[in-house]
Amino acid sequence: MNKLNVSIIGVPMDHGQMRRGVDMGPSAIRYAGVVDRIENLGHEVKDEGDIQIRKADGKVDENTNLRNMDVITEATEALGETVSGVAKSGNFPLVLGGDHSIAIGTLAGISEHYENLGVIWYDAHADMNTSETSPSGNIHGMPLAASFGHGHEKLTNIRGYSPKVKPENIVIIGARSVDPGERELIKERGIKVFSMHEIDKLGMDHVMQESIRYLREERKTDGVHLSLDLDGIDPMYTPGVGTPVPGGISYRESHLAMEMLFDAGLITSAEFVEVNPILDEKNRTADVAVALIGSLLGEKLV
Ligand code: HAR
Ligand code: MN
Ligand code: MN
Ligand code: MN
Repeated sequence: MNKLNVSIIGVPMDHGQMRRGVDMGPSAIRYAGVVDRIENLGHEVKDEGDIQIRKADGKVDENTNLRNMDVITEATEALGETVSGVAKSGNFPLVLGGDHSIAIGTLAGISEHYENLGVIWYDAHADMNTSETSPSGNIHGMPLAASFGHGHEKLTNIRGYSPKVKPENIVIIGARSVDPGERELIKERGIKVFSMHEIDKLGMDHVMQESIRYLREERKTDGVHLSLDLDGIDPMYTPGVGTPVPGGISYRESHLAMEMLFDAGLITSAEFVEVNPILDEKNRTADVAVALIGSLLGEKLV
């Protein structure tokens, strides 16, 4: 097995949504043993520590309809810089959230190192709102749109360039709560979505085979980032998330997905987001995150 040098970056950010506690996600995932889990697979791990996040007032700006935009743009700039340095050094960036708004920064730091980056967005939500379509003003519902250049210029232009990913290089897996504006965008931009309907109907094995084939052979990506929102998984397994949606991906299906990504050697960076230990039961959600990270990086059952 290929030995990786994994760099862990924590992002204790909770300003992309309204439920406090998700800023403790990185601590909860570390407490659940992420470093040992990866080292036991024979990889080298360097914990780069946390990105500094300042306080914010939680108000929606009346001009932009965005909550905490300034603090989020500052934090995602800082994250982008750190992630870019890690990617440049040849290490595997593993980002721990924090709410999903951080993906804007992760992708800003990664995409500059690839010509044709692909993204797998494993999530109950499409995260493709803008200030115009968002029902909440919460930026954690917008990072995927921002990353393909759609939305407020301050969010789309982190690290001074846009887009980070082409819409046709995105695969969404697990969607089951999609807003009307997001549905339109999915059609308009030709984004590939395996919603819960396709997972139920085709099975996770087929969905992952097809996702891997699509990104590698059809889209010819030269790297693929996995952005995994723990609310993609059914809340019976991951109760510690701010916006749980019933009818999600199962624990075993999620492991199968991660194992298939490892076997394909497709993923070049990853982030695990939306772990909220305040809403959790005995750190179960962080435990699932760590178990899935293990499978993504080569852990086998036998
Ligand atoms: N679509 C809703 C909104 O934009 C809810 C988004 C919830 N997002 C996350 N990330 N938890 O996937 O407000
Ligand atoms: Mn999300
Ligand atoms: Mn690029
Ligand atoms: Mn979500």
